[in-house]
Amino acid sequence: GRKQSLIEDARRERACAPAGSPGPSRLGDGSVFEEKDGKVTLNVLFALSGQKNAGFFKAGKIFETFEAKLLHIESRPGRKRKNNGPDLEFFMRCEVQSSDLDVFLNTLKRVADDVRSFPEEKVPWFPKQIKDLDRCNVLITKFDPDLDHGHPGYNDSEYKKRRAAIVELAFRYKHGDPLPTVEYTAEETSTWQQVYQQLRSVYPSTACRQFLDSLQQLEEECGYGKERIPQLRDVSAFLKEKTGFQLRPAAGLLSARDFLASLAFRVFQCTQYIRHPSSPMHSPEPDCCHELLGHIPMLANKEFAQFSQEIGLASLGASDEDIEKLSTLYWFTVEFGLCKQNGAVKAYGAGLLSSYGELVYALSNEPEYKPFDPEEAAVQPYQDQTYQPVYFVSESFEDAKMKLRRYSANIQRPFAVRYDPFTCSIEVLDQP
Ligand code: HBI
Ligand code: NLE
Ligand code: FE
Repeated sequence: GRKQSLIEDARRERACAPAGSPGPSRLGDGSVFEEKDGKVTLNVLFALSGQKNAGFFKAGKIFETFEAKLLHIESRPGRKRKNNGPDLEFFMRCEVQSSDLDVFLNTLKRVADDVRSFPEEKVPWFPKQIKDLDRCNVLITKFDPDLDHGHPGYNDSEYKKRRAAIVELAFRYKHGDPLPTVEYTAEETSTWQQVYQQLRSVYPSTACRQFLDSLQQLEEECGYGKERIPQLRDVSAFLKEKTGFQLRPAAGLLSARDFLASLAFRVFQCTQYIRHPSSPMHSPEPDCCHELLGHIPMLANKEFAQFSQEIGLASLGASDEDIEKLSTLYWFTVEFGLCKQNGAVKAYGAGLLSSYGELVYALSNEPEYKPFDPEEAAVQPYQDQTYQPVYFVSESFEDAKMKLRRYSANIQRPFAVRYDPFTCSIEVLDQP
């Protein structure tokens, strides 16, 4: 009777369905299913209510009719409880003929409620707990003094040996360990001294107000000054009190994905070695001068800390394309951003605030300025060997903050994330 006709309908519809065109299959709701050898893999979620006792077997029959290859089944009590008994929800992953996709789902809708389907998503792994950051250490070897012929330390074996020893501390570090301290040599301290003095003299006229406020606190409360290189351990304790940010040692330039992911936990990854003494005024790669002078003062600002974390949260599980855009946007704001304050252009980007050479250049009339627009900045090609030819200037610090937040919040993912500060972990919502 009823059952038989349902299955017959399904067979008939299957037979009559037009042959699938090659390429991705698109459903009415716009979702796109990648086709491979005439088949698509999809995730189906549906509910069966208590009264439709036979629902499960009917649904199974539909899978059989369409020769769906089952890859995964899960069931759980439904969220909506109806008068006629509790729902069961099913989550299935299966492979069907791509030409059958529409008919298959429509047939399923006749026996099940809330049928939802989505393409098989390959969500990149991301850290869920703060200790997972131990796995976020993919290094980009671009500026390695052992490999990069242009590195000022390429022919300096003493420098390379020293740097390798400091990097080793980061490799060995695990979440929860005390932050390693480094006994800096007289030569390293002298490099820091030059960097500090030169920059400090131009900050009042070049740095944004938020930076200057924080730097003053760091000098008063955290031992910042030209005499010695601050230790990550002290700086981390300071930041933790100001904005909840904490530091962990990084072995070098990290992949954008790993670097951004740590921001979601209010963790900032810091290099501990210092630039080569032959080029104190600019280094294309991060070093302790860049972290301590460029980034730390900004991270001690509550608003800046907040949107840094938001950029981090937006990056979790994002596609490679979105990571690329987000990191380019990060580059033109957090690293090289300019903003207007009291009618003058000031620097808030860390890459500027740690390089005397580029800071002075960026605020001269040499480079090109563009008004800050996140969509445009996210795709602007950039320069990571020397000074930037182009900078984005925002109307105010608040304006940059607002636009960055809006951009990151708009990145589309098939799930949502929330940070739980009590457990320092990420809650993933709506993931099938
Ligand atoms: N890695 N250690 C470290 N420090 C950074 O400042 C840094 C990084 N990797 C990537 C990066 N910054 C950004 O330029 C963006 O690509 C995210
Ligand atoms: N150019 C910066 C400096 O010299 O401190 C570092 C930039 C790191 C992205
Ligand atoms: Fe940086």
